[in-house]
Amino acid sequence: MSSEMIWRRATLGLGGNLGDPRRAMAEALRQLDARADCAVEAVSRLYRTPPWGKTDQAWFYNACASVETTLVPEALLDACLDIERSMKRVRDERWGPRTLDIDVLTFEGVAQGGDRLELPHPRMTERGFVLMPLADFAADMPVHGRTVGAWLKEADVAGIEIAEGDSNWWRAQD
Ligand code: PH2
Ligand code: MG
Ligand code: MG
Repeated sequence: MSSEMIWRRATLGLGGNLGDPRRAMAEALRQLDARADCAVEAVSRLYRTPPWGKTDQAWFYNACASVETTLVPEALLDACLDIERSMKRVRDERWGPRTLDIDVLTFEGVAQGGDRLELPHPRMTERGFVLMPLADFAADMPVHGRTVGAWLKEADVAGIEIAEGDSNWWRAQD
């Protein structure tokens, strides 16, 4: 009953390029929002992005979200990995194709190293497919010494397209 009960803001990066990633990402956000210990506060538009790192694979869908949570960072990561598994993600090649990837990008008040969960995400400021959606709702957030918006100005965003301009794209259709 101490730090666990404090609500803190975390940001997440979501992506996928196998199966129906848009649906998997929407379902993941709804599952997180349905938890008593997480509330989805903001979601970016949905983007189509050229594959980064390993370029001979299908284009990705990418988005970012802001979540208020009472979980500690590692528990939030576990919740995200559980959701990935529930969507039958098969983890194989580094940077290779995946149905759903959820990365914890930032966590309010936390800067930490380590193998399992480095915060802020060490490579987020190099990636247009992270910075562009994140700037939809967090352009002024400082990360690694500069704002998301400032990092975005220098990022390679060639080819990135908006697939869904309504930030409610993840909500259930009735
Ligand atoms: N994720 C990767 C590797 N490459 N490229 C794009 N465009 N989007 C991604 O989400 C992505 C990637 C590994 O997590
Ligand atoms: Mg990733
Ligand atoms: Mg990941």
